[in-house]
Amino acid sequence: MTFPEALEQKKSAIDRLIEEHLRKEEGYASLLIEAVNYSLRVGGKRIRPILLTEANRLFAGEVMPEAGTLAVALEMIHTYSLVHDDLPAMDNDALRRGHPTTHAKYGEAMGILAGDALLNEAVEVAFSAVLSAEDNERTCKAAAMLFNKAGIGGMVGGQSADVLAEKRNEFIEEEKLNFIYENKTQALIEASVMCGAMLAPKASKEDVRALGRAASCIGMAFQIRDDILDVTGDEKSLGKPIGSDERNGKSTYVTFAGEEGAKKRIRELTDEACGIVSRYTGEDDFLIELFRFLAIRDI
Ligand code: GRG
Repeated sequence: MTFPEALEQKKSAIDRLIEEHLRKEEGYASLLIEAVNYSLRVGGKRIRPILLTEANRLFAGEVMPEAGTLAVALEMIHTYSLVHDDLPAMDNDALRRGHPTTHAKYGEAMGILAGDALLNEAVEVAFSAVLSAEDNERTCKAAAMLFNKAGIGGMVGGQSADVLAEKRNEFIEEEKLNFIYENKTQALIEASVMCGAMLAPKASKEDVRALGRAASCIGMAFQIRDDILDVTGDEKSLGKPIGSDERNGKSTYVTFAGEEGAKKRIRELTDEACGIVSRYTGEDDFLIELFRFLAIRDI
């Protein structure tokens, strides 16, 4: 099987798992449920849940049921973050993945509530993973780490620094830019891989730490690639307008290092991550191919 075929197969498996956790669009909250289901179904590469399940497979041999369930919770967290990021109070974007954003389709109030509901659904789904797991404590620790990295000490904290700097029209110095990238984007990618590893009884603390380091490299490279795509990407394949960083006067890694410098940094980070993971897998593994794909992605 080629890498694109394997990626598509894994994405479809995640899509099926997500479908199993969607609610029926009925009752007085039906419009809210429709907005939640729309947000989860409207595309998305499913990179984070794939990272979680593949890291789990690496140590467990096959994907454990609780890894699949936590992967759904993780994608719900990621989806709520995008729904809220698109709101008028933040980026005010009407288009994502080539489709109207949730608030553009359902109105601002439903956009806010759909994000709230998704985060709450993520908690419920994570609890169900903990309760049904063979090892409740191990699963609980993995879920706690996931929510920790999605919160103030991670994604939400990074987003707050980013939003504030933009509203104040601040020049972002390199140290603060690193803080924003490490938290807004990197933290959830790190959590994805660490969570998958933590669930597997065979993974030692040292293994989880090593995989976490690989994932932090990939998370940083992912954000830098995002910066490059905002300058040189194709609007049609990205499904959203490019050039927003420059229009908003936002400094990014490309501002500091230029496009070539940014590409070089991505290569260094990807090489480090692949070096770590290849100690476990050898060179021709899906995770390694995924890391290499993310470094040059156009979408
Ligand atoms: C609102 C709490 C809160 C957080 C928002 C994720 C985020 C934090 C903001 C999104 C801004 C952004 C475009 C960041 C760049 C990296 C990133 C997270 C891109 C989107 O992730 P993909 O490419 O999205 O995995 P898909 O559409 O494939 O799911």
